[in-house]
Amino acid sequence: MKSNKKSALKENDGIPQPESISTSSLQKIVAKRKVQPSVNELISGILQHDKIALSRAITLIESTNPEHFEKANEIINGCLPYANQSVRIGITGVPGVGKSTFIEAFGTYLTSIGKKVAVLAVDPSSTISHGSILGDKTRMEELVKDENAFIRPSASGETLGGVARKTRETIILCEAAGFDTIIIETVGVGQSETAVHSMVDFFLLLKIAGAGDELQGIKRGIMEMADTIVINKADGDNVAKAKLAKTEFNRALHLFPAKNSGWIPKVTTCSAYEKTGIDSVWNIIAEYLELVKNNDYFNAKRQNQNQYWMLETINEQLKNHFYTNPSIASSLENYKTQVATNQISPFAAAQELLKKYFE
Ligand SMILES: Nc1nc2c(ncn2[C@@H]2O[C@H](COP(=O)(O)OP(=O)(O)OP(=O)(O)O)[C@@H](O)[C@H]2O)c(=O)[nH]1
Ligand SMILES: [Mg+2]
Repeated sequence: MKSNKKSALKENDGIPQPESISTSSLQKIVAKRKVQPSVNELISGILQHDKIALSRAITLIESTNPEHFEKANEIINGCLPYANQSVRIGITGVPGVGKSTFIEAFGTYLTSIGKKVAVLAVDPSSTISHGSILGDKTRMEELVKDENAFIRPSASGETLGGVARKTRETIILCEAAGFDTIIIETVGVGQSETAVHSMVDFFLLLKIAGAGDELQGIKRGIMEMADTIVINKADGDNVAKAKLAKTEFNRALHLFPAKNSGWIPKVTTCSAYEKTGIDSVWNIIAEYLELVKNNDYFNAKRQNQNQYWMLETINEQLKNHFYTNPSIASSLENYKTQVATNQISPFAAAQELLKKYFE
């Protein structure tokens, strides 16, 4: 055998720890990191309004590890009796309209009048962009530091249904942690508005004034969902244009059928940048709340939403269960090819796959 001395395989002895580091405290730190708080510890942390416990519990909700599902459900159940004391506000608008800047201005206004604000997002595309909210921390500089605010970027997931469910569960935890105003941002693309609309009490559409063609390119469905339209960037040269847009939107909103809530949607202008008109947005929401709490629409809507989300969750999980079934997964591609080339009808193929699944 050759001498070990020159071999590349020779391992030198490790460098000893300098004496300044106490090995016992090092071990304690390592041990602490490994210990995951128990479900009960997380629940009591949340109920004591501890943001770290809240964040950790949300991480469990967002986890795709099946071991975490049960824990997450236990936490949600533990928090549920303390949830529901809030107003949930959905905010949508196309990219660049000023959602982040608005939420910063609106959120800091709300904390200044004593509210506790949680900002969440539903953005299924965030799997790629890694979350829009914290991406622009600079736009929410003040709110991020605000002790009475909590900001959490969108959960990631393959389906909108999955992302939306996680956000809905997160709302419950935030409310149990003492947040009384929940803001849920969504990007103005795809079906995410509908998902957010079905989890909030009030839906706010953010717009900017254009060149007199306000109503163009705006999806009718979104207009119909809106409880208020806020025209942002009403500052500088834009003030007059924003006022004009306000008139035009007001006229357009009157053409829609009356809402079940009895509420007539309102249009207002603001500048998120200059922080003007922000209080009037809150006044509109307060007026809405007074109406729907008195006519009991508020409770009825939440009850409907709960039922809707139960059914949605069943749909989502049945679908997942079907598509992740190994026998389905292995034959699905083959069926897809056959359907595409007319070798089998889509209906017959679906029947065969379902039969395989139920076998
Ligand atoms: N003049 C003016 N500019 C504004 C106002 N609000 C936002 N902006 C600017 O508009 C741009 C877009 O603002 P954001 O807040 O990032 O818009 P967003 O809707 O969050 O955009 P996405 O995150 O890309 O969907 C930024 O350059 C802002 O500074 C406003 O009230 N007035
Ligand atoms: Mg943004």
